[in-house]
Amino acid sequence: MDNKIVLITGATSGIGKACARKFAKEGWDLILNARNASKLEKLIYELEVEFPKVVTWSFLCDVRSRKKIEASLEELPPEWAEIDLLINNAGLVIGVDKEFEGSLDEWDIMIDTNIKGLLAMTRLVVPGMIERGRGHVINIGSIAGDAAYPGGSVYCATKAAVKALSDGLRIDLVDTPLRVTNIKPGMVETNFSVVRYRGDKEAADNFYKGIRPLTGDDIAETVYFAASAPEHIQIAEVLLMPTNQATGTISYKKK
Ligand code: NDP
Ligand code: 8X3
Repeated sequence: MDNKIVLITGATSGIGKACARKFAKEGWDLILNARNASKLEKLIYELEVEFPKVVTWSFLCDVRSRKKIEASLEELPPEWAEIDLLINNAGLVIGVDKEFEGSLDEWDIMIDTNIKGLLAMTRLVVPGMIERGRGHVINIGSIAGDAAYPGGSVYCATKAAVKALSDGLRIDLVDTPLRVTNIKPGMVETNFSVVRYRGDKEAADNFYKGIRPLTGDDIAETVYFAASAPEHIQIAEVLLMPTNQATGTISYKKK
């Protein structure tokens, strides 16, 4: 295959979907991961309508299932196995509870997805990149990884882990041509807040009241900027937020 290959986890919504559209537009071939079959089917249909030349491969699996990820990657046809860019995007927040009150089960979901899923993908994809002498890992971290905020304790901890894993991987790969980037968005209006407020759309909408949030497309442009930088430039981190957000603390947004 002549085009570059990008693998995007959690590609059916928000930032992942915007990345799929951006990289399709730029002529990359796409490996799309999702955990919902009908959303994945819809995404591929939409991409094929908008970008008739797009070439896709997809695999359905929850990134929390290490065995399924492993099997899905082993099943990649040889022409798809040479992944140039891994975008570790799948992730979520559930609830705004205090650390002494929240649900251990919900915390497990966040930790298993945002940290362990990302780590498993990295562990499975990077060795091939090293062998081929080229590759880039872009992690979707968050401003939430820079400092904890009220109601965000566990989510913020997962994104702090994404920062440490990005920095650690960059250190481990320093004598290779591979690059590692941690993109750290502030408030982006996607389905993210609906999940944070456990399906309460009104609460999610209120979260963005009075400010103009970033969009998935804004983040996809930044991801593409990092991916398309000249090979000697490693964009290690990007912190971006809406003009009316000042810090990672959600209560510090414009009133
Ligand atoms: P969305 O909820 O719109 O999209 C999240 C995507 O991840 C969905 O496609 C979802 O699938 C998928 N996903 C969730 N859990 C899993 C899993 N276990 N296995 C596979 N896929 C999964 O939110 P965003 O696009 O905003 O979030 C994407 C990333 O960006 C996350 O890592 C998030 O932490 C990060 N981020 C978001 C910010 C924001 O303000 N929106 C700010 C900073 C970072 P499904 O549709 O099936 O649920
Ligand atoms: C989410 C960013 O600012 O909405 O990762 O908590 S914020």
